[in-house]
Amino acid sequence: MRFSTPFALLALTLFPVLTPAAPAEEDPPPVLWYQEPATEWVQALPVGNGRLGAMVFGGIGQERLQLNEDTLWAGGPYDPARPNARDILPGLRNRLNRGEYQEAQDLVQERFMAQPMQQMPYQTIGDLLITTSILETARDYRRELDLDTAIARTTFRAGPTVHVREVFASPVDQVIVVRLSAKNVERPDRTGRLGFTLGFQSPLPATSRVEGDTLVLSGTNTGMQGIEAGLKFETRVRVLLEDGAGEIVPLGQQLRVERAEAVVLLISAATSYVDYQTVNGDPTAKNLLALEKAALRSYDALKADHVREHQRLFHRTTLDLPATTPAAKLPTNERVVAFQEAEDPSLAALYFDYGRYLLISSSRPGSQPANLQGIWNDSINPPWGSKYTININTEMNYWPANPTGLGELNEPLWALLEDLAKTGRRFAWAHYGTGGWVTHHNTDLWRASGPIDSAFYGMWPCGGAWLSTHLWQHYLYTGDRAFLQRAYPIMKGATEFFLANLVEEPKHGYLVTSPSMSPENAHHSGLSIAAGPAMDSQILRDLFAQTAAAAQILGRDADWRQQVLATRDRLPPDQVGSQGQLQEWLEDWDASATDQQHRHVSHLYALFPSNQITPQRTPELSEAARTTLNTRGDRTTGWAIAWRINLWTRLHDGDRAYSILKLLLDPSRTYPNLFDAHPPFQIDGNFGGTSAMVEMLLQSHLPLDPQSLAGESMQFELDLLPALPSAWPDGSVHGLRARGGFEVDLEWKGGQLQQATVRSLLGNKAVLRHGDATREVSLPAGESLTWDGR
Ligand code: FUC
Repeated sequence: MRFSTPFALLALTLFPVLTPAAPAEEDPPPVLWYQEPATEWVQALPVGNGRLGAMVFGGIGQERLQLNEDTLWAGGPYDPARPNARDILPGLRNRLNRGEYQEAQDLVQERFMAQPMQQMPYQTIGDLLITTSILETARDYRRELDLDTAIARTTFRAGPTVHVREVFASPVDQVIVVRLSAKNVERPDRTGRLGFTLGFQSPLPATSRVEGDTLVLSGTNTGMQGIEAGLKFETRVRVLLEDGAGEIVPLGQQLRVERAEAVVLLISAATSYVDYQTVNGDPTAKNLLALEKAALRSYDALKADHVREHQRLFHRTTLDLPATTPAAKLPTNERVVAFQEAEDPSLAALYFDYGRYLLISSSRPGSQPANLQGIWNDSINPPWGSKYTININTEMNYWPANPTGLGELNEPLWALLEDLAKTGRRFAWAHYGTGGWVTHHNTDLWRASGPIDSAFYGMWPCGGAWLSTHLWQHYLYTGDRAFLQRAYPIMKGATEFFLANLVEEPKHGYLVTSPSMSPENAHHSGLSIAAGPAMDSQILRDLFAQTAAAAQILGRDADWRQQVLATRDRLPPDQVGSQGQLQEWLEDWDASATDQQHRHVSHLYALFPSNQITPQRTPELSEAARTTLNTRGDRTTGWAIAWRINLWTRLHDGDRAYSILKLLLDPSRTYPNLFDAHPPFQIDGNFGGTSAMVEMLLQSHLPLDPQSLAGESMQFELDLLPALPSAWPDGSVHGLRARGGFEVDLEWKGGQLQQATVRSLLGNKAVLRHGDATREVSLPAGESLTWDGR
C-alpha cells in the first residue's frame, strides 16, 4: 500500500461533510484509527446496538463484517439439576467440618455437579463478505471507529475513485447499516463506479438464497453437551441503490450489485429465542418488520437518529486528559506500543471512552447482558463459551455503568437476575432442598444455575448473591423506589437461600457457606473446596444488610428483617493472617496456597467493589489488604489487572494504580483494536479499566452500617481525586455519578484540585472529602455547589 496524500487533506477537500474538522492539537477526538485493513479479528472494529454486533475489517478488495445476534447461543431450554443431588449434602458438610477436603471435592464431582457439566456457548452468525475487484494497492487508506458517533468508516482511493464505507448498528432502527460509495474524483461525469458481490459464510448449519433485493441466510444453532439445537436464526441483507443508480443481480447463493454510485445495505438478524424457556419466535417476521421500516427512511435519517441516540448516552461523561506527547498523533495500534515508552494521558482517556462505547454498544434495555466478549464473537465454541462468568467477570462488566452515568444500561442484568431468581429457585430446591434461589459461578442464555466445569472451579454458590448486590448499588445511585420494589424479591430470594443453607462451623460457631470455595484458588494442591471463605462472608454481609435496608425502606417483612440481621451478626469477620495479610479462608492457609500470585483476589471484594474495608474506617484491614495485594503482584491476566487497579485506588495509591494501568495497556494485554487481552479477548478488562479510571478521580460510599443504610440517617461520602496519578497532572472530568445521586465535575492542574462542582439529583446529604479537607453537602435536589477542596 502506498500513502501519497495525507488522508486528512484528501478528506477535507473531498468530503467536508463526512469527516469532522481537523482536531485541535490539545484535544484529539475519541477515534481509533489505522493505516491498514484488519487481517486478524482483534484488529477489526466493533459496532453494536446491544443486540446486533459487527466486527468491521475494513478490507479493500473484500470487506468482511463478522456478525452477531445476542440470542444466538448453542442448545435450547434445559434444566441442569441432577436427580438426588441433595441427598449428599449432610455427609458432604460433615466431611468439610472434619477437614476431609479431597473426599468432599470428589463427592461434589461425582454427585453434585450440574448436568451437563458445561453450559452452552454464545455463537457467531458468520460473516457477510462484500467482494469487489478493487486491487489491494489502493492509496490513502484509513479506517477508523469514531466513538463519538459510533460509526466505523473506511476510506481509500483506487485509481481515480475514492471509496467511502460507513458501518453502524442502529439502536433506533434495529438494523446494521452499511453505506458504500465510489466517486471518480478526476472525472465526476464518470459514474457507476461501484460494483460488488454479497455472500455469507457461516460455521453453523445454514444456507443462503436471494429474494429480490435481499440476501438471506437461514439456519439453526448447534446442539452441545447432549442439549439439542433449539434455535432457528435468520439474517437478511437488503440492498438499496441510491438514486436508483445500478443494478441488483442474483448470482446463485450470492447477490451482485453493478454500476452503482452509492449503496445502502440494511442488515437484520434474529433468532427464534423468546425467553429462556420459549424458542418459538419467528425470526423472519422480526427481520421483515425491521427491514421494511428502515427501508422507508433515508440513509441520512437512519444515521442522524443513530448518532443522536448514541450521543444521548455517550455525552453523559467526558474525561479530558490532554494530549501532551507526539504519540497522541500515531495510529491507535502504534500508540498502544508507544505508551510503554512515553506518557500519553489522552490514550488513557481514549480507553475510558472506549469502555463507555463498548457498554453502550453491548448492553441496552431489551438486549442480553454483555457477556465475556460483550456481543462480539467469531466462533461457535469460543473461549469459556463467551458466557456469563459470575465469580467476577460479569460483575466487572457492569462496574462502570452507574459511575459513568450509564445506569440504564444495567437493565439486561436486572432481566437476567429476574430469570435466575426463577431457575435458581428450582435449582436450590433440587440440589439443596431449600427455598430461595442460587446460581453458581456461571450462567448462559438458558439461565442455567448449577455448578459446572468441575468441582474445583464450579462449587461456588455466591454468583447470584454477588450479582444481587448490584441491585442495591443501583438504588443508591438512582434513589428509584419503584426499582427497589422490583429488585426486592430478587434480593430477598437470594438472602433466603443462605438463611437456609449457612451451617455452623465447629470451631467458633460462625455461620458459613458450605460447600464453597474462594473462587478458583487452591488452598492446598488441587483443592479449592472449603467452608466459609472470606469472600462469601463479605458478599453475604453486604447482601443481608442491603436486603434488610430495602425491607425497611419498603416497609416489608419486619420480623424477617430482624432474622436477616441476626444471621448477619454470626458471619465470620475478616481476619488478618500470620503474614499480616487479609485472610482468604477461614483458616490461615494463605501462606501454603499453591499459587501465591493467583489472578483472583476474591477476598479483596471487601475493599472493592464493596466498601467494608476503607483506609479511614478499617485501617488495619486496609493494611492487610495492601499486604495481600503486594504478595499477589501486579502482572496477571487482563481482568485481574483491572481489578487490582480498582483496589489500589481504594487504598488511595494513584501512582501504584497507574503503574498497573500501564500493564493493562501493554500490547500483551490490549489488542490493536483496544480489546482487552486475557488473553484471548475478554471484555471485562476494558470495563474494569474504565471503572478504575473513575475510582482514581471520584469514589463514593454509603458506610456499611446496616442501621444507617435506610432512611433519614443515610449520609453519603464523596472522595474527590482520591487516587490521582502524578502522570495526569492536568485534566478535567464532567458528569461522573456518585452514590446518593450526585453528579460531579472536577478540574485539576499541577496535580491540585482547582474546582469541584457537585449537583444534587436527589437531595441527599453527603460529606465531600479531598485529602484532609471536608465539606458538608445538604442541597435540595437540582441544586449544585462548587468547592476548591480547601
Ligand atoms: C474465570 C477466570 C478466568 C477467565 C474465565 C472466563 O474462570 O478465572 O481467568 O476469566 O473466568
